[in-house]
Amino acid sequence: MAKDDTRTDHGTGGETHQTAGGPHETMTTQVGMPVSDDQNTLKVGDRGPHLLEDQVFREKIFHFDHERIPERVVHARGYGARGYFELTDPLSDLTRADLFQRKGEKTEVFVRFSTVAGNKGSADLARDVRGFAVKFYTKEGNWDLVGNNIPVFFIQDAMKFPDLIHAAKQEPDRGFPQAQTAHDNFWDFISLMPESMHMVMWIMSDRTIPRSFRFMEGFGVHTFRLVDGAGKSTFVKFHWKPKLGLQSVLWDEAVKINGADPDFHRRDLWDAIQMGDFPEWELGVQVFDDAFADSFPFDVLDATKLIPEEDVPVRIVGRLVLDRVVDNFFAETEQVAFQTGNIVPGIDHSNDPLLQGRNFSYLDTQLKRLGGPNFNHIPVNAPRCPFHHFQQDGHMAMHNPVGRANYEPNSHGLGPRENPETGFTSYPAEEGGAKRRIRAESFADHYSQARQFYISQTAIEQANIANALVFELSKCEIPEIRARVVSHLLNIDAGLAEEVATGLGLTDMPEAATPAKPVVETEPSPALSILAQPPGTFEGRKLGILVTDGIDGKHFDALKKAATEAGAQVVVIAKAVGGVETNRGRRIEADEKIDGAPSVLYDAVAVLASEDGAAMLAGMHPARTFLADAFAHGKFIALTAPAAAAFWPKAVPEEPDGGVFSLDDSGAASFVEACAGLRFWDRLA
Ligand code: HDD
Repeated sequence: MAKDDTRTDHGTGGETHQTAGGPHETMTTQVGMPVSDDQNTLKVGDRGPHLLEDQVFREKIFHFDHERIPERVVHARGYGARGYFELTDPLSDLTRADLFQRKGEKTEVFVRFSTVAGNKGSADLARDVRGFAVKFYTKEGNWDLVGNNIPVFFIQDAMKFPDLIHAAKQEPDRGFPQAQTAHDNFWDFISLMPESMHMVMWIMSDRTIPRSFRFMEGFGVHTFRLVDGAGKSTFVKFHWKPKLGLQSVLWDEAVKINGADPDFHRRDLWDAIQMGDFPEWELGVQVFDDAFADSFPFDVLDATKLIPEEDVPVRIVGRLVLDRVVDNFFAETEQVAFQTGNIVPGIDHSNDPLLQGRNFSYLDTQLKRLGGPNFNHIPVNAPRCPFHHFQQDGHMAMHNPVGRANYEPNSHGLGPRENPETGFTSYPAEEGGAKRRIRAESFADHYSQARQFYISQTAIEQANIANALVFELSKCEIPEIRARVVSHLLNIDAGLAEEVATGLGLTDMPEAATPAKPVVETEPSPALSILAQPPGTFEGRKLGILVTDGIDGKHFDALKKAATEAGAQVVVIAKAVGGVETNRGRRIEADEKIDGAPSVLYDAVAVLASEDGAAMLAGMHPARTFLADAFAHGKFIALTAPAAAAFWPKAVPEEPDGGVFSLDDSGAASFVEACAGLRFWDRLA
């Protein structure tokens, strides 16, 4: 806690010592009274009524009754981690922001990833946008970059945010569906809001079913300003690029992962950090000036538009490393309070009407969620730099000023004063015009970038978009809504509209919706495709090895070594979690029992079976599904000869293809090398 000369902030009344305690410590009440019996309430007689005076019981139950705080109205399900941002290329030419000045300097961060629509207990693999919120504890205050894994948004003006979220969440009369947009209300709203069409292309793409948080990009979305020491402003868009590359799951995998492990994403982040395999992203900036903004065919203040990386390259300036899990989920992940309004000298807002609205919403929502105006006293929200102000009192005030003067100016010579030289100053943009509720004409093109996104995808990705649209719209019961969506797709790509119409069994193709502005033909942007930029590494991925008794331990060792050397994690699966015995009597421990470890949880799989083992697996439904799904999902597969001969034909109707490897003595290396391709795409084409 920072002090200045005259005023001290501390927990009024002195130090407190609350720890979880150990078995050698006596349990106490909240106020420190030792507890003699934590098993039984205080009663009259052996079987008599309880006594109201039982403060030990009442305090315990009272506290339990109040354990929950309101979940976030959006982004309720999330997972946080701690780490640092390291500057690799100073931006001192463009901004006075302290964290961007000195190469190699590290700034502490807290990051929370989230899904948007689902409740706190929903499953991780919902088809949804992922939140990517970063709190930088800089030397000049906290900067919160509250972004998503998609660079654009559904709506242009914050006025429509409650409508969007109402439409996306459970329908209000029935309270379902949970964590999905595949329902009438969502598509009704979307089909009446052409401005959402660009975002619709993104949410129906594989971006919304990421393999894990570690394999997705992040974006600040809005155009912000960087402001240098002389007050010069440059526009900026922020990008996070995952070190391990981009990767998504298939929809069929997502559905099955949700059942097998609804915590798939949070477990992945937790495991990676615990194993020392620290998740990492590069921070990139797209910077541009007013002249570019004026010449760009779309409005840079419109959050439904992006600036293609081919037009303004992304300059990498630093890296984000997550190297610590939280100590307590509630204290940190639940109580962390992000605010777009938290910016620091050298960074400023733009007039993006979505951003302007967000700046009100985040402060307001924290008051509701965290219960009072002192939520910045909670350690995860408190700045790491000194802070001094005259704000006082309120619910749960943890740091209370000491000293006579609590106002400014004062003639006691007490307290902090503002500093016009070093303090935050807003960029003095000239503004003027009539006061009106209006949407700028420059925001009127709703289809051109939606089309650009679509034509930038590979054929497989385009097919996935069409399938996702057909899936979601097939869940809409009102035929007019389905047709209205198709009427917009006609403005994006006629082939896509046709495919979706066929998938829906639409008998008559609707008229195309009338665009407010004609669609502008743009060049494809490869940076928008996941598959056009393959990671080329198996690092950070998981290999699931299904083993049986009687296998040759050499095959197992060679495979494990090759995978581990490639930076992958090996998970051993067997009929029983106790493991198996090799043909030489060696024990191989299993991590998972086959029923609890379907192949959707792994990036590639291998089946190491002896002759007896292969016959046994052939008779086990979960083992057959393990292999059949791995094949259907385009995974690379490695098999011992008995597994190929006796197990494969019982599990997979097709013949093995080029993505299936034999685990003879040299097979492990070529199999693991192939795994860097992540999937055998020919099988899925
Ligand atoms: Fe928001 C949470 C991202 C538009 C109002 N938002 C929230 C979180 C993320 C985003 C990542 C979770 C933060 C956390 O982990 O605690 N939101 C975005 C992005 C947007 C966006 C990238 C568009 C570019 N949001 C947006 C608008 C409004 C809000 C237009 C309201 C006018 N968002 C909220 C909120 C939340 C929130 C209600 C819920 C919980 C919270 O803030 O702390 O205030």
